[in-house]
Amino acid sequence: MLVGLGAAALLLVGLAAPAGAIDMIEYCDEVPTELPQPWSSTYEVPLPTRPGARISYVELVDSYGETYFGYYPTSPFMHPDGGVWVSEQVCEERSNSQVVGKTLITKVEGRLVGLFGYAFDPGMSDNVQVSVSIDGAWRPQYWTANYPWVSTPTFPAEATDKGFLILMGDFPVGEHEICVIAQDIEIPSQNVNLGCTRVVVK
Ligand SMILES: [Ca+2]
Repeated sequence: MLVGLGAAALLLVGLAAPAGAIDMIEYCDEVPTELPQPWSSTYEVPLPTRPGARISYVELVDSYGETYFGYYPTSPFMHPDGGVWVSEQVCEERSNSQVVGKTLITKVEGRLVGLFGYAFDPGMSDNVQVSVSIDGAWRPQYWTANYPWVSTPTFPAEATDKGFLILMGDFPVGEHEICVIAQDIEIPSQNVNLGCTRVVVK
């Protein structure tokens, strides 16, 4: 149980990571922990909550008012006999998963253009936001990928309620390239291109 801690905090680290590096995200106060019983002076570092995660920081306060902390701690914390642990903070680093998705159907009807597909951020329950670029120019409008869908072989199970339906009217006449761009939930600056389609509007 957490004692004396505020709301869960989310910190981003490694935003400027070089190409190919995995972005790590630090979550504090989300790791289930329990302070040791009063007669024990040993605080074991909790285990990470998921594969690939690691405990990045632990900070403890004992009843004498002393603070103990460690980055990437691997050994238990001890306080002097007679004291008890009164509060703790535990942070965990997790790697960011890229959005998974695909544009499945593109339809042109007169000057109406529709795109249907799915997008989800693995491990996240929130819905992904998608936007489009038209002929290379990004359009500042978002659609939420929360459209329900009966699972099919072309749809992963995680995506049954993560469909997107983009409808755009009054589309300019001519041939255009439309790309669907999905925004990562943890790191919104990490966009994933879900595919581009050429359409002819007559
Ligand atoms: Ca993500």
